[in-house]
Amino acid sequence: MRFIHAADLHIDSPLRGLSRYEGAPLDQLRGATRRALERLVELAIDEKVDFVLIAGDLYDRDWLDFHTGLFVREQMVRLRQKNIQVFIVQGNHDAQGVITHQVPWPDNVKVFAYKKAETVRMDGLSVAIHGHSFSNREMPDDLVPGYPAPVPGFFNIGLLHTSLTGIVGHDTYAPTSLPVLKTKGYDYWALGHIHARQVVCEQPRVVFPGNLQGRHARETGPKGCELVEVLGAGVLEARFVPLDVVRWHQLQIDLVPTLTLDDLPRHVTQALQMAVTSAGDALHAVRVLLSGESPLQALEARLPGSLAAAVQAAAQDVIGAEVWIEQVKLDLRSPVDRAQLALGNDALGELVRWVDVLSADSQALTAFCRNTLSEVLTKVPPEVHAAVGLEAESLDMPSLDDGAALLALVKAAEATLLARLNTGEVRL
Ligand SMILES: [Mn+2]
Repeated sequence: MRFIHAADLHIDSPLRGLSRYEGAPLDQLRGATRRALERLVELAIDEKVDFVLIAGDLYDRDWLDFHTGLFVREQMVRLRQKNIQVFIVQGNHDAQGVITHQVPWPDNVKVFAYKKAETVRMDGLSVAIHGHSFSNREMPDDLVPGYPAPVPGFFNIGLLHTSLTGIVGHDTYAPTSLPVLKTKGYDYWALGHIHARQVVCEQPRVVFPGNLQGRHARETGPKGCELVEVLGAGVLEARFVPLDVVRWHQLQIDLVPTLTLDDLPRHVTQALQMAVTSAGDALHAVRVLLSGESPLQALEARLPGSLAAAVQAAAQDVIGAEVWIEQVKLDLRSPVDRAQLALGNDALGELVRWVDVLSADSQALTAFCRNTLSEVLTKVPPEVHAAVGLEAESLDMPSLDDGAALLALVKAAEATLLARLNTGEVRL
């Protein structure tokens, strides 16, 4: 016996704000939730599953017109042609009271009642499916106590839309908890609502499959469904099958001060290429964050958009995958002008001048390390040593004879301090 467990399809979820991105692949993005459902149906047919479970939020909201419902119905009819049953509970987004439009379902589709929990028995398969739809957007009660007792000798499945917080009265998404689910004695809990896939428990198997198709840059990574095969009493094999046609990524790329505008696309292409590898035929929608210390920040200040354009250029050079840059965010710091700082009559100036003195005078450097630095290190409490991975007896300090290593240490300390002062992270 085999089945598919999916949830949170959010068919025809609107994509807000995308029109502000010139060149956005609007059709691909708009049609993504529908294409993912088509792929789900293809998977069900190819894998010859016995039934499909949809654990709520099939729809994103009340339909704008009947096309949304007719499209979904057409997919259900494709399943009916292969004798595949579909079991649906309504969640908060498509609760009974939210969806006013109606298209009659084909007879292979069962939508569970919203007034109380019901059980559907499939005697030929010895499977019992228990479910309870949301009556409205808000469902502050734990629905699980009202679910029927398991059918003896059957494989019992609970179909439920829930936030699984366990905080009854504080949460409006049918809150329940793992202990409550376990008490029920079912073999599989097909959950929905949480968009990031999560295997909550193995015995019994309790799973949020995640949504079928990510809808924005905060829903990153592969999205799809669970394909479950029941081998015998309580023994099952389950695997996640990605079905998304647009895959979202957030990619942070650190820049070093020596990186020029000419180097930037190659650097970014490499990072993009790694991010989109092994990801099938999806369109990759990527939000890029450029961070680090870079003179390119000054260029961006003079000619806004320069860095976003370089990142777009990098996306054009990715091989073997279609990449769309959704947004480029910047978190760059200008490199510090030491000569300028050294003129200052402040703590920064003092720091820079003093490091200059140590750089020019090896005896002063050795004396500083032997006296001041060693003294400071002996005063540092052991928990700080532990926190930075240093054992008190084996301090990770270069030998006092190694002038070059000592100088590198001092310069690294200066760079850290200046970078952090420069961002306002530390103030003197
Ligand atoms: Mn939901």
